[in-house]
Amino acid sequence: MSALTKRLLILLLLFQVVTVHAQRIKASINTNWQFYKGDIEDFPANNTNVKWETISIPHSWNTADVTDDEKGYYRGTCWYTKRLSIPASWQDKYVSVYFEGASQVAEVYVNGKKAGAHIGGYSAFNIPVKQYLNFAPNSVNVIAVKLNNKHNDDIPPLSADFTFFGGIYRDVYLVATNPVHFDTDNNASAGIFVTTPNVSAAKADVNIAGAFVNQSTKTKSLQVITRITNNEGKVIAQKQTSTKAGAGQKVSFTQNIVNIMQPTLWSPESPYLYKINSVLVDADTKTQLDEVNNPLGFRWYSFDAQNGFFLNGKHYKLMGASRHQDYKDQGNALPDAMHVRDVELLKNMGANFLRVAHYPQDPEVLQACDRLGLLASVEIPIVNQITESPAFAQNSKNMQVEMIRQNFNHPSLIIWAYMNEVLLRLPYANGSVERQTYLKNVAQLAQQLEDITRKEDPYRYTMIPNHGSFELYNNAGLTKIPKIVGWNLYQGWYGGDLNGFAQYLDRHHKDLPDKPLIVTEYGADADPRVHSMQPVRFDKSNEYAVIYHKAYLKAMNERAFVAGGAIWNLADFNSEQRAESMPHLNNKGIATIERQPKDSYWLYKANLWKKPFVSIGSKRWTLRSGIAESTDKLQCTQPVEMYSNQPSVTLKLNGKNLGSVNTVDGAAAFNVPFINGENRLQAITFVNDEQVADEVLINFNLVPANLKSTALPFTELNVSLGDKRFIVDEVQQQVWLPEKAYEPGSWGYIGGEVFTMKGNGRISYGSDKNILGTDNDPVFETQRVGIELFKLDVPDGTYEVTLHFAELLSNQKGEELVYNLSTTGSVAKKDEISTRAFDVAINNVTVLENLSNSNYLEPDKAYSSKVMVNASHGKGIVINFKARTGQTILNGLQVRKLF
Ligand code: GCB
Ligand code: CA
Repeated sequence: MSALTKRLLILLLLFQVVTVHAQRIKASINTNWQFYKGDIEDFPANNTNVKWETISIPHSWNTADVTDDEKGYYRGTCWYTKRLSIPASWQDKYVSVYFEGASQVAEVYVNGKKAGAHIGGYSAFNIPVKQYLNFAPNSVNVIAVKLNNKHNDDIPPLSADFTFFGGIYRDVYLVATNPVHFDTDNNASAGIFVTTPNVSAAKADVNIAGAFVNQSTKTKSLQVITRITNNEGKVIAQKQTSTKAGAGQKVSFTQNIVNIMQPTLWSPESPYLYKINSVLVDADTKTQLDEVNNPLGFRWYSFDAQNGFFLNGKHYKLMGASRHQDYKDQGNALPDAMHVRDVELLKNMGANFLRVAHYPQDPEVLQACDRLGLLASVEIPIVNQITESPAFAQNSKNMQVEMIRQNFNHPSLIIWAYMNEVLLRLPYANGSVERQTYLKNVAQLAQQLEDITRKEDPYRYTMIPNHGSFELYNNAGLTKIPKIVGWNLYQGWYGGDLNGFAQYLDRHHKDLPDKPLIVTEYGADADPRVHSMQPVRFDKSNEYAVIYHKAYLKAMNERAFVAGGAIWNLADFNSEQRAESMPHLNNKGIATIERQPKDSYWLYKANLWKKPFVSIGSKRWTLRSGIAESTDKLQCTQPVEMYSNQPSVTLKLNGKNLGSVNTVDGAAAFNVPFINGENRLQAITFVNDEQVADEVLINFNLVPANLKSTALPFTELNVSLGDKRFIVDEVQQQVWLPEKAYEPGSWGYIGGEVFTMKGNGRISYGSDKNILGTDNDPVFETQRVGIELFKLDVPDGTYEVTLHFAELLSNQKGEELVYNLSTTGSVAKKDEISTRAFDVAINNVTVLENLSNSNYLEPDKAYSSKVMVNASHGKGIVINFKARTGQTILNGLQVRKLF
């Protein structure tokens, strides 16, 4: 037995005599709360008449009102109550209630008395409650939380492109400890702060700083014992400190454990975790009083303005995404597993970076990053603007301190950030004194937050993510203050073109040669239903998003000085005030709001994933449609891209080999001759003779080239007018085809032009308004204006024809979009009010008369009308639009053969 092992054994024996007594208890109390949506005056006197609803936490009161067609959502006060079961034995304990997060101002009452309060919707808080509890047998203990998510000028965030859900939306715990315990009241942190001041492959030092509290009535002789265990639970180092603490005293301690030889390093490929086990022991009785565990990872890292990011001496390009904490129909009220699932989704794409934006998230997120190997940044929710008030500054600083202390011990975390695009919403006129003062105040607050951060944590990096307005941020001094500058860039989306991105990066490198740079955001909306074979900026097609991401990825890869990039965003997320094709959502996710990967996700995986991989592009687009090439060629050729990290991909269609194509930057483009009905696509790559493959079954609805074709009888047609896109409706199993001009034998419009928004700085596809009364906004947002005829040369028979309209001109001023990052700036202009009135006749019968905004054609509302039509004498269907005043319109058309 070596001397060391012997020593360890003796120590272990020694520790076994320590009786485990009075262990810390931390158990969630999420279930069976009472909730009331509204304020209750003079609570608790007046709470018996209140109509409580039984709910469980995580909970939000905005899960439904954020997606309806009514503007806004409830931002006010609500109440929660819960009966606590407090064991009599807790009479001698310290007791608190720990909230992981509640949005956004909470007042906590226990048995009717105010026990504490907290400001800010995105950090944890701990409320000591002992003094308010009843311990008499059979006594009732009730906790009540008055919570509000009202706009408050003094609380960040003031405005942002995401929904400010209210609710107790993260876990709540009841905590009980021995009166002598590690500090539980330091900003809801672990009370113990672990740093690794020196790490190399050869050896590492660990510093543990913390405090404990003696809330007993006697002076205590105590030992703080820290053990470092490896991932097999083996103790590899330990330290013991003896101190005394008087009654009521809080005592700080630090311990240095030096020369841990050949530590196993933490990295994305191998996220090896050690554990710091901290135990507080009563030296006299040898009783263990408290125990806290924290993760420990050994790694060192640096950012370099020329060469980017290095971890453990090795170069890494940080590539990943930002993430919001919401989900479809659940608001922010997500169970832990859903947070973990998101981090896994990112990791499984091959990413090594997560920007936790725009606020600290559930503790599960960074825990998962530690475990799975993703490097991370986290930031407080100052977004778009500040309020020049002492209270705003104070709340911001408190949030920064809470964030740092609560997340301090995560080895995955390398950057503390603050202030996202803080100069996006500038108050006061350009050039005014007030504007100058405002800019100074922003810089001053930034400097204060920076100073706090460096004092709290001298080891990590700091960052401010700016929007793409170089001079603005540079002149305001915001590029000097943090260690890293983040840029959120959208060239080729909100404005400009894709080349503008690389130019911007080069400008940073030229003008700020000493400042490390991360592209903290970049992204393009992709409505999961929208596809295009002629993708253009802002058309919301999945195909344009892929073009955008390819360009950005390439530009970042070509520039060593770019330390990394974070896609905006991992998944589509709630943003109540957004209109456009999926109202109330931001569609820049590389996955849908249900976390289904979009094409861009597979593109990234092809570029980042290390093991052999292939994915068929558009594989969510399993319901396709198109027009047959000719009467005798019953197929329709459409492009499909394959994503793979292998040199080439072979594609088969229904077993037939379509050939092999070399991949370029992870993508291989094919033209696929789809047939009517089932199309089985198989993408194959060979890795050392072994196949790696992907497969998808596509159902193709082939529309005959000649509608009278007998080889392929006409069944149905759905057309989006003023539109070049395909829009898939999975629920109704319908595909809307792009419009086309009429050709004899076939179908199409005659006359008119595509609707475009006038006087808008950014190119919008059709209208950007939320069309009410439908979820099929993309169809209603596009329109053919001045249409004269729509003809279909269908065979004789009985048809159902549905005409879809929406008046896209309204005198309502479009909302100034808080998220509009167009550098040209675009203040939405009032539309001219439409005075159109027109008739629609089908096969010479007027079916819609004098259609105008004084009857069915109300602005921004979907209006559809279905009629039965008889086609006879080989004349097909002729729809005639005749203006009385103004111009005719048509947004969508559906024709179905009945018999
Ligand atoms: C940004 C913001 C982010 C928005 C995003 C967008 O720059 O930081 O909060 O969601 O742009 O999609 O416009
Ligand atoms: Ca949680």
